[in-house]
Amino acid sequence: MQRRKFIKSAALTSAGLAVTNSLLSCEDTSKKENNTTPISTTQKASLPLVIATWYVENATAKAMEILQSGGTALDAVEQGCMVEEADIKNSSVGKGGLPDRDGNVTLDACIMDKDGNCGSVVFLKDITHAVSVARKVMEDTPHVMLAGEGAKQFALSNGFEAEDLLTESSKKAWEVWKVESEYKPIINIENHDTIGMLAIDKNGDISGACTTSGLAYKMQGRVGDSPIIGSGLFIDNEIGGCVATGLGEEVVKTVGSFLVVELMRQGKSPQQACEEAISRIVSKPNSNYKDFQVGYIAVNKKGETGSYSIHQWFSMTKFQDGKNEQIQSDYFLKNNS
Ligand code: SD4
Repeated sequence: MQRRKFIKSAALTSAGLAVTNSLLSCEDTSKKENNTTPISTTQKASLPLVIATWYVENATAKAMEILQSGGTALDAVEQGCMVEEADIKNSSVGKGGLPDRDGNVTLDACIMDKDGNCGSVVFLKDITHAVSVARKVMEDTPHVMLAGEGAKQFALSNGFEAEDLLTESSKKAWEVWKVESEYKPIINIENHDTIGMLAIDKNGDISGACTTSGLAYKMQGRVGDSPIIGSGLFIDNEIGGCVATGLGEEVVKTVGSFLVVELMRQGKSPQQACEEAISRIVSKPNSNYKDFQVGYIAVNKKGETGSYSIHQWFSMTKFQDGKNEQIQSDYFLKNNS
């Protein structure tokens, strides 16, 4: 019965994924959002620096600690993302992430380094630090991506421990969801969500990582943009990097992060490139962009940064020059409602 309701509901939406009220009403969920620094176009670029999607000051602080002590951007983004993966209060990353519609917490993550090496895991169960498994895939296998049971076995054989990622509170939320079983994946839960992180170390080298439990109450087996190199994340050490958050299907369809980096290669600033990539999504014929969120953050080789989203209330955390601050993103609907 629930299954039928779910399928019917999914079929009623054009992308098969409907917006939630929480997407559009998330503005009152965090007081922190009101005290943010508005985005600026003239940015002093000094290194090292780290940026991340949403308000994740503990994660960026960890990454900066590594960068300041001479660590690589790769170590910084991995360890920064691990902070959110371990935080059971973050319901869209790692342990405590909301499950799929059948109650399974399944994680997607990827990582990319200055040399263009990359690793990724999809549909990973029972392992909190998906980003570290992705790094192992990159460094210790000839492959880029491992999925499902194979990814889990690879993690276990490399010393990762299996644990139940469904916490009391995510289980409770899932049980509440099951009453209606409406297929309305929740994006932008509170003011943190999928974490994507980009860092430039003291040598000027760039790396990035992205980790998520994906859309809440997704179909079992669904994989979003976050572990897809070029969609959820892309790094080109000569140019810059980008990570995405939001409705992964829309990011994948436009190969969003690769697009942003290529636009920067053509001379656009990170801000302009993020805006152009959002414009590719919203200007598609029959796009129902009012019903979903997508946000990008980007950095170029000079250390200039940008961020842009479709809806309001997207932000990035930026740690540079001793300041670890939340920067409210500009957004498409501000001038196009
Ligand atoms: C996904 N992009 O699985 C992820 C979800 C996300 O903010 O970013 N939510 O589609």
